[in-house]
Amino acid sequence: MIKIVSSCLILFFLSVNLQAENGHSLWLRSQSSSPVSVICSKKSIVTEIARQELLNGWQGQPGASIKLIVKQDKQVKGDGYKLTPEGVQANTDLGVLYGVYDLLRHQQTGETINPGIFNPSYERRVLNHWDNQDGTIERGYAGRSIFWRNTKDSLNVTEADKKLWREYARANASVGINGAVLNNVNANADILTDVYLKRVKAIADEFRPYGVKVYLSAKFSAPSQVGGLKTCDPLDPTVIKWWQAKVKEIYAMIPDFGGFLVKANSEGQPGPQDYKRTHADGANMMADALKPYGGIVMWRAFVYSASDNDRAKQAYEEFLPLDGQFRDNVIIQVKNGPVDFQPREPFSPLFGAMKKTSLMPEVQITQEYLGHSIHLVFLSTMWEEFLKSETYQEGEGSTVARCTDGSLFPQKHTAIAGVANVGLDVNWCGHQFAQSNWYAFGRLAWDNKLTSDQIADEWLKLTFKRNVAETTDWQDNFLKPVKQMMLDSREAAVNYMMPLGLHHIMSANEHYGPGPWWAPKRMRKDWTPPYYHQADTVGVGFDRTHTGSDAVSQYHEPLHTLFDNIQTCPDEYLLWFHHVPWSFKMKNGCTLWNELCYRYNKGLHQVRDFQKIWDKVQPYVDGERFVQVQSKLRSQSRNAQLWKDGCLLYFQQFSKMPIPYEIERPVNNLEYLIRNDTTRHQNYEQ
Ligand code: GCV
Repeated sequence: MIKIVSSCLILFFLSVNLQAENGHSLWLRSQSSSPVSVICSKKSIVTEIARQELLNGWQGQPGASIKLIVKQDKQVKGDGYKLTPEGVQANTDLGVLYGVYDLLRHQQTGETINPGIFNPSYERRVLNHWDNQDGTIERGYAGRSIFWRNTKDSLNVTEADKKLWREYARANASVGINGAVLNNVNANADILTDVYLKRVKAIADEFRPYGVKVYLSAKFSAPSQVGGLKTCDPLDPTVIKWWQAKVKEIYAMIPDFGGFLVKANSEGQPGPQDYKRTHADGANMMADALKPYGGIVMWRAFVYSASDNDRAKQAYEEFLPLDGQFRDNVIIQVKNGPVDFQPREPFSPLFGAMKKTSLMPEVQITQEYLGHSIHLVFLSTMWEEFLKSETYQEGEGSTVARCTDGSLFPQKHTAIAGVANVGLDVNWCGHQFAQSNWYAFGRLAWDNKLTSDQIADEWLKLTFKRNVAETTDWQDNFLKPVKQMMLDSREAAVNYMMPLGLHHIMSANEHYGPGPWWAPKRMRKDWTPPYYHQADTVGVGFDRTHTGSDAVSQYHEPLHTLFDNIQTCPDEYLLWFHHVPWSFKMKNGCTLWNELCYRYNKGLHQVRDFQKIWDKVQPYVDGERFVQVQSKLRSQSRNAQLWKDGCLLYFQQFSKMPIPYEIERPVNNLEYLIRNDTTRHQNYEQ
């Protein structure tokens, strides 16, 4: 009898747990709300959304009366808001909406609501979608584009499209994101033609009530490609006129259009240098066209030439001489590190170098180099490390955050961009935990001083907590271990992929899995891993010291000297800045070779531990999401094993030293690993 009862109970429990939960609701789960009366000082589409959100999500005192007030207050800036004992006050309708989302977030996470003013760190908090007009997404791992379809003929807007765009805009607004670039930076000029602009307008119409502006990536050669001009020289009057007319046409359709994002003279993209003009000439020409309408140009600094010069130095060398030459509605968009979104890079030295130009950080939410939508990697810790990095431009306290948010230098516009990880997958991001990176980007863009601990805490409560009654048991057995797993996950990925400052040693093309061996003869050197790791019988690592490429000199003191000296260079950047002998004694007394082995081994074991943590929280997670994450962790674990085996066996050919015996033996052979990746194999053979 007892047995029957208990198995019934187990069945009941399982059926609760196995309830379909596909992750589509993100961190915006419907909760059973308490009755509330909402009084708005102003009626608009935006304040009506704010009111509805409160009616649907209020978790405070039942029967409370909340006031939403639009009223000028000098201390409230831009989209900021004030939480008062009565409700929310802001200068704009949108500020009220952001305040309401904050109020609800506090209630749903059980945080105390302290009255105060909450101003955003950046004026523009933008997602960059690398979506192509054929519906594919460059470096996208969550299905096809939510904006674009296969062909021009299928561009008519459906009710399903509109619903999805509204859901997307709401998710963005709920974390403060207020802009989206709708197409790939490797742009197709067609985006500026009528057929596509009509769809852009339709998207903008759905986004507007949530305060999300649309931006477009503009191809520099558009005047020739879609305008029929003979030149795209930015100083040519016909070209200037063409852009002016195009901008006018766009604003006639989309009055709140945000502006252009431009990748110019980079990786084969056209740009002003094709006409012997500078980046400033190109950016300013577009900025002048946008200026009358309040639009901006986000001009990317991701450039590197075909020269032999250290790639990590090139953006700085090209852009620093242009400091002060850009219009005030141009913002230079700079990737967090000097190379390319690697698992760990020091901050780009452009931050803290350009004083008379607005710079905006660009981070990558989509996990191009961090395990796609297969690996669980919470990127907030990486962005926190980056934003809090000291540049020493004006002495201590000149963090990257302060060099970009206007608190150190007056900047007409401030902004931050994240390359989006969103696609048509039902859970939007491919991996349930990849949603936390979208969330974290929004939260840090709003407040660049937040800690990853707080962000993970909030996200887990909003995403996985089933009801407010779940308290200590849930906190101890789910929240604590899973939060710790998230907080450790980026360091684990660094350990099993590229520890101690190694970088760009992933497999070719897909950028998934190890590929330190990949070096086809005809490939440009700075696209191949050996260019970056420089392994030889002496040691490993890229010499960027004063006797090497001297990239260290792009950093202010005391970083310059700190990085330059092998004894003081932090372990995490050691092989970024130094070519280090295999038997070099590390700060902890180990040889470099042994330390490398330990780090790879540690990373693999961290993932195995993540698997255990996740298995243990099964009773607290609905079946569908539990199984998906469990299965992805298995793949991650296998991939971490490949990284460890591949890199250690490959580097061992140079170090000729044994893998310490306490470390798990490789289970793969190097030849097998190389042979089994066809793309890598083909290119290796060339
Ligand atoms: C959109 C890297 C990526 C490219 C990307 C480029 C960029 O090289 O691999 O896919 O192109 O960065 O940021 O422009």
